[in-house]
Amino acid sequence: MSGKLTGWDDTIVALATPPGLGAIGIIRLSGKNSFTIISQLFPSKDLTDQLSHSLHVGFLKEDDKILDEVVISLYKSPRSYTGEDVIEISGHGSPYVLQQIIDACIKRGARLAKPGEFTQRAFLNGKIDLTQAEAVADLIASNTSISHKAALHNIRGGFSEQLKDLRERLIRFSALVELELDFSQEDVEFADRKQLHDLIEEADQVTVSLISSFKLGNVIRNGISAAIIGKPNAGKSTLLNALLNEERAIVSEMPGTTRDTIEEVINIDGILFRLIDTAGIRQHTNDVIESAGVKRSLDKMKQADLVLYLFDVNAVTKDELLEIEKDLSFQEIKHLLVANKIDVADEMSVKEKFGDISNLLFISAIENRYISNLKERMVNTVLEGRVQIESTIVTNTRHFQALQQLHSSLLDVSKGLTAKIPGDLLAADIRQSLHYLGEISGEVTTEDQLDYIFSKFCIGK
Ligand SMILES: Nc1nc2c(ncn2[C@@H]2O[C@H](COP(=O)(O)OP(=O)(O)OP(=O)(O)O)[C@@H](O)[C@H]2O)c(=O)[nH]1
Ligand SMILES: [Mg+2]
Repeated sequence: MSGKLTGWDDTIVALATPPGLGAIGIIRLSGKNSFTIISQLFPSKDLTDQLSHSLHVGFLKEDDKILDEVVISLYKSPRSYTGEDVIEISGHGSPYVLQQIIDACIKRGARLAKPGEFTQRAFLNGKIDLTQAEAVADLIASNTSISHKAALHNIRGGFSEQLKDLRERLIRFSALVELELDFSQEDVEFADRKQLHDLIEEADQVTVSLISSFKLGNVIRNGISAAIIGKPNAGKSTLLNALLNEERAIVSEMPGTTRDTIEEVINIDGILFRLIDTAGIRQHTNDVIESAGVKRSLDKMKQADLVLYLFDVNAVTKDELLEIEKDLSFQEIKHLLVANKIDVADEMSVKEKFGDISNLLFISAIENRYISNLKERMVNTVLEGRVQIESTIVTNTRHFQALQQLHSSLLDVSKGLTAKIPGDLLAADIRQSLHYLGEISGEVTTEDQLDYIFSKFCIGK
């Protein structure tokens, strides 16, 4: 673990609940002077003398002025979130009152906490590792059932457990290889090369599967952009409204109704889709505004994670559709072909007409028919069949980058083993792998890295 940081010894204070009016507001204090500071403000009993994990109701007073009637929770080191002495003051949720309490604590020696500083202390005191700390921020930011699940899995150490075991075994090998260097005259091998090779292989398998989970992790964290693309009048705006279940976009029988793009977010089965309704794409238009809209549609199509290509089932031939499908596949755009207006078509015969095209489904946007089917296909296309969120999913870019570096350094070790390179070079490669492993869980960090990671937290966490 890295050394103690600047300001480490201070007792810190911050509002832990969102700023603004509320039923209650919670202020947190952490550090060695927490109990003495609060005792100076709480005249009715001596809080330094109370049990850990106990609650106390009473008035907070500064000199003779009553600040608030509050509930105080006490947590004594090391049995607290940060591992230090922690006080939580639940007061009335008036920003004015809460600020007065914070000021009173500061006057008695506390300092305002930096963003994430409570969690940072929990990390530095060994209560949690870095991936768990980061998962705390993810949990706070989670906005769907899936992102919530993924963050909880990591808070409980799911991710770090997997790497910890590998790291410990690799450290043992590293020590043996290093030991050989001390006996370099005598040509001894303490580290069994076959076993080392197996371990490297196992580590790399775990690494590669974590790396590949990041694609889904990104979806969970950032959602999916899904552009509805198609010719004018295909029913794109009607479909947007049907998916949203509200009349968001203007629908009309006039081709070229949507001139600009419209974006709305929906949550389907725990995944956030940013739906984008675009201007209909047609080859020739003399309308300047419409053609600007069309250009934007094509850009949206290229940037989207998923394209819903919508067409009027009565207005497209099979050859045209195959051409479009070929084009989308060629551009490597993930897509679904959505045949609209089956309410005014003969369902049997159109299904027969297009029958064998993959990625195709039929709907009626105006009658809301098969919309749930479409939603299901959207989710499946994104998840690519990976539905069990119980396994670890890498959602964090920092972890992803370290895992990629780990992967390439494991390959170096593996190549070195095959080529039977000298022990000192092998040892250096193993050390490199250990470095990246340690970077993920936080065994190897610098103050700058930590500041960067925790600066993205909210104050009070
Ligand atoms: N019968 C039928 N008509 C539909 C359906 N979906 C849309 N329409 C009609 O098709 C016309 C065009 O619908 P829009 O949603 O405005 O089409 P659009 O693709 O957004 O058109 P532009 O914005 O002009 O590119 C309207 O008259 C809709 O009522 C459907 O499922 N069945
Ligand atoms: Mg439209």
